[in-house]
Amino acid sequence: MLDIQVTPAMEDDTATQLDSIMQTIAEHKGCGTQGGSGKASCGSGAGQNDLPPEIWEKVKNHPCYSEEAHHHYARMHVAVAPACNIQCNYCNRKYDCANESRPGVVSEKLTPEQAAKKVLAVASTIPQMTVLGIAGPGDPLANPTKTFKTFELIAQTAPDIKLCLSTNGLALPEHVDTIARYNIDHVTITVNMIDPEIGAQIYPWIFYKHKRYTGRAAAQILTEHQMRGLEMLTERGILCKINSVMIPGINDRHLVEVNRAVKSRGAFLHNIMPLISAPEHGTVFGLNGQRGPTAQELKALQDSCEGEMNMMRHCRQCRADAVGLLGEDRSAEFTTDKIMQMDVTYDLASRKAYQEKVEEVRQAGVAAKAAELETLAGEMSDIRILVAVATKGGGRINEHFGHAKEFQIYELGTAGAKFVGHRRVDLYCQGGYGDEDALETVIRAINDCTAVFVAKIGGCPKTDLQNAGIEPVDQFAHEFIEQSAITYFKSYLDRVRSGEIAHIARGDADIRQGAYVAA
Ligand code: CLF
Ligand code: SF4
Repeated sequence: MLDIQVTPAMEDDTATQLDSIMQTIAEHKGCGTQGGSGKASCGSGAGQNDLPPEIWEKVKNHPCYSEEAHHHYARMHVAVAPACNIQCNYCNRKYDCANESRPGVVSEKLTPEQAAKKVLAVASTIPQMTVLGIAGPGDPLANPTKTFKTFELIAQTAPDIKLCLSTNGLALPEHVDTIARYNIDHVTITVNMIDPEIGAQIYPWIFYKHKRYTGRAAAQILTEHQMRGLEMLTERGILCKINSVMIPGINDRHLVEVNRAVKSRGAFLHNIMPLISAPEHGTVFGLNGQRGPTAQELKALQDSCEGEMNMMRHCRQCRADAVGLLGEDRSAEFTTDKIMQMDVTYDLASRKAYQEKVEEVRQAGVAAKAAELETLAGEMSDIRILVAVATKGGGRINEHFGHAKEFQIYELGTAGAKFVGHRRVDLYCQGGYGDEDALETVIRAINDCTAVFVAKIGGCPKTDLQNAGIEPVDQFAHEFIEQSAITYFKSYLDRVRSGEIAHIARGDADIRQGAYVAA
């Protein structure tokens, strides 16, 4: 586990960065103000009524393209693409730790045939797994034969699974027609810059047409290919998501321009993620001390880009062999050894039946939220607060405080409850006793929150949270998250108005760089 020490110098640096982002936001006034496709909805929280029916069909059970879906549906990645054609300063594919969850990291590399067997094994064990993504551990399009062979095998054997691809974009233009031919309907391009000067600080080299390019020339080629690839995909009606890594001091303010550029080329969704950087990862940024953003910095940038462009805020920066709901990792259940011994039957009908039940639960949550939202009609207040939620999925508050490996963060206001992020934490409960060091890191991770919603919580952590100004709330155990959050917000407003409590702006919070820890 990392223990991030914040020095006074870092605090100053953080404050300067935040000021500068806020200034950019003030100048930018949201990405929706110019150009683009004129979308009516904001956020990957967009629901059925916010999107054209053909788009809703594509995103409704894709856990990355729909925030609502991510509470209910799972994805899996197969690590069939080991090679990469560029180098990013935040990547080291040699690093392999089963407890580590970040792009580029895997425990096993698979052949397309092994990958196909794994997909069928997972699909029959986890019937709400709806999407197969290929995201590395290198670049899928630097390994086109293995990547497309895997997609071909899955399309033949598991036709209900959506196919998804994530690429750095260098080789994208030459593969767009193949992507369309294989019905790969979702493509992610990682775009960290459109300015080669900035790109030169992120990419030491690229390898293109048997030649290595460095510095500005490398970044120039990369950005041209990314933008051309994006245009070619959107022309063919393929849904494109842009991932951007926020690197404070390098591309943080620049990502507003990236947002404009990708929006004008028809990207559906923009996912701005925090840099993951620690010396033990052995990356250039990890070793040279490049820090990641704070929670406030990340949210400010995401907010600034959320005009008419859909923003994704629920990304978990998955491993290239991740399996399960976003936020959980079940890859250890599906190692090659285990899969090869499994007797797999792919039963389309029972998968469909299970997913119909999942939809019933989801629709019940949507209806409960809508009904509760109506009770906020006419409420006038500028107050907005963040709350943290312990959940195991299903859109409910159903996790004990001590067992939570992450907290989901919701912003509450008179407009309702909106998912705005998540925070990874160390497990507090160590099987019979509470780990005080872990509790400290949890409090730092949700320090910007007014309350934490849990299914259950013990006396000690309750007191420590209260002392830190965070209200532990267990009265909504096993209820729907958003409905409960709105109920809580109404009572919060009442308590502020009656003078029972004072509304106090909370501080900043850490985005943890640590790993998921197996329970
Ligand atoms: Fe995988 Fe990526 Fe497809 Fe999702 S992940 S290839 S779009 S199925 Fe999702 Fe994971 Fe974030 Fe990627 S949470 S890292 S955005
Ligand atoms: Fe690593 Fe992906 Fe960058 Fe290649 S494109 S260096 S695999 S992060």
